[in-house]
Amino acid sequence: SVSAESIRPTDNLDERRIIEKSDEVKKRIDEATTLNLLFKNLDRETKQHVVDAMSEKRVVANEFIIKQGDEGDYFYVIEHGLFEIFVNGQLVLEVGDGGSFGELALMYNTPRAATVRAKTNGTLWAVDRETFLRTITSSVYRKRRAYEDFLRSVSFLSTLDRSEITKLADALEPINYENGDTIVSQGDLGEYFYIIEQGTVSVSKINDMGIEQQLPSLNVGSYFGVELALINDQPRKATVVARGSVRLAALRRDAFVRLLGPIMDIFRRNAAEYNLQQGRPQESSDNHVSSRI
Ligand code: 1OR
Repeated sequence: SVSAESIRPTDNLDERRIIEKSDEVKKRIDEATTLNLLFKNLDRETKQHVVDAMSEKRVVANEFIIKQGDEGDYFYVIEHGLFEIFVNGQLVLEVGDGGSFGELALMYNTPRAATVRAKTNGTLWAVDRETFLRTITSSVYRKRRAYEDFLRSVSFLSTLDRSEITKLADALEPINYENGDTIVSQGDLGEYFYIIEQGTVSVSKINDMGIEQQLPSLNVGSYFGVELALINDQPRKATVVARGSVRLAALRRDAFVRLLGPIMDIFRRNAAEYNLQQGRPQESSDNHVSSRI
């Protein structure tokens, strides 16, 4: 159900879509979007544009929201409810409150990559294609430019083609750490995979005998945190601490599976031999991962 829809011109003569909302509704949307990656990089004003344009969509259990192969029209943020995502008829993911879906077809101008069905009744906030392109996509673009060159220099990513690198750049989240900060702790469950963009991290591990072992440190272009994707919910196998200031590019588990699934063999092969692995920039491409641990 869409309430009080109106289209008003903006100051700069752009057609800007504005659907009036009460403060209470804006607060609900704010809560639903605070943790969402696509909203993280938006400045206040841009986020306001997106929120203004959102229309509420109530759905009932078993309703289809998106059909794979269709043209993209809306991007959806989940206020509440559970949604099942199917690729070629196979259930691949379930998303809930604060999650979102439907960005791929809009961002890459491709057919819908998956089918999305409501598992429960729920409430969605829909962002139309035009608003999405004008706001979220342009902010994604800035981040993309910031990451692409770096990713192309990372050896373990060397088999990815241009469009795969672009999608990876879009999904990465920058995170900074100061000297001494613990990034991952052995035994914890993690949601992120990391690539080191700047700086050095030290790696240590408590072995089966209960003795702490120092492993070689990792630097720019190395990765860690692959446990989360190789086996579901496998705990961190080592502790990683920042040495000096460190900048990481983090990838959430679901994006990791979607984007690095095709090169999972590289991780698997190396994890069989080592607990952590690293690749380095500017290496020959037939050796994707250097094996210094
Ligand atoms: P869209 O516009 O293509 C379907 O419409 C949406 O489903 C898509 O954007 C994503 O937002 C969402 N593969 C493709 N689409 C996915 C996936 C996915 N997960 C969520 N969506 N995979 C699941 C990754 C865990 C890859 C399966 C091989």
